[in-house]
Amino acid sequence: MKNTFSCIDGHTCGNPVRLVIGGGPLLKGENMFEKRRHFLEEFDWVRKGLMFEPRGHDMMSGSILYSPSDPNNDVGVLFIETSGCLPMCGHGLIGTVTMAVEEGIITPKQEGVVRVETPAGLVTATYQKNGDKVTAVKITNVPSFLLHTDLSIDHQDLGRLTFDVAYGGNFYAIVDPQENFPGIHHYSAEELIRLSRKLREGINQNFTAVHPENPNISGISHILWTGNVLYPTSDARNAVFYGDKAIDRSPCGTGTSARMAQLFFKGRLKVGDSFIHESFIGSVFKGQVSAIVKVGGYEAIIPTIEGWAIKTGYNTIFLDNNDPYVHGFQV
Ligand code: PYC
Repeated sequence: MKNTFSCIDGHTCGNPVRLVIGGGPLLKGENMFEKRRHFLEEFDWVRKGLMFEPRGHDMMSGSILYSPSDPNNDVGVLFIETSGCLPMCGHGLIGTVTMAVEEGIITPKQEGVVRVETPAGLVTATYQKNGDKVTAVKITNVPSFLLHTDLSIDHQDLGRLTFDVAYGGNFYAIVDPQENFPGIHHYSAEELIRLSRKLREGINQNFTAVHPENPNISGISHILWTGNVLYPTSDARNAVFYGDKAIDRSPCGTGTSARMAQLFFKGRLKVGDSFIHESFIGSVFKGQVSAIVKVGGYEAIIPTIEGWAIKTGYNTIFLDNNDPYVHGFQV
């Protein structure tokens, strides 16, 4: 038995996006969160086959499009990653909207604005075009908030570390430079991955993070380390760890949202301020705090994140049961 998937490959500011436009499974559910649950129960082999080696790699990330459950919206998106199915993925959405609009796969009801149902909630994506090319996508993300400040933990290699926890579509532990951590500019990606794995394990053994309106969104899945910028025009730089072996090559949309929530609630950003956020490789998202709302008793910001994506090619992928690695592998 051989399953065939039609994909468009690309990247958002350096981080991969594999948009599945044919072969994705039909999913049951009233909304994208329920469809995500059905996918994880019955079709996770699709994610593993398309994301892991030998068809993908440690950073691979993608999406599958569905009809929206509310006819006022344009599309539903399921995010597939090496780490699972994230409730929300900012770089994934910027790439998905870029490629789907360029290819005429999404025709939004209102030109220039795509209303997207994600498992984490409704996200609006506004895009700019030059001819057939989408040159920039600005997403208005889900409410993002600071959950904990100044937690601390003993890290096996670094010693005592203090961190904050914020939500931007996923939960992030944010580690700023401090006595036992001089900043990301002192580390390689490999070193940060090794340090992150141990830190994430320790944090989740000792602390909880649960979304106040959707208790199924829980757990601190990502670590956002900070440090010196590469370019003087940037406000901050990060290294976001996700999955088991990935440092985001983009500035990370949900991470930038969580970082802006942290800075806003610590009095270092105001409504209307822009926030130029650099990735580990130096690519940039432009963030902004656009409004303040309440989410389940928490004050939250509505962040906007602007970035660009490029289509790199068309890819027809087989998941063939005769292949011993049909469901991929990780080393
Ligand atoms: O851009 O939100 C993001 C993201 C999450 C994991 C990798 N990228």
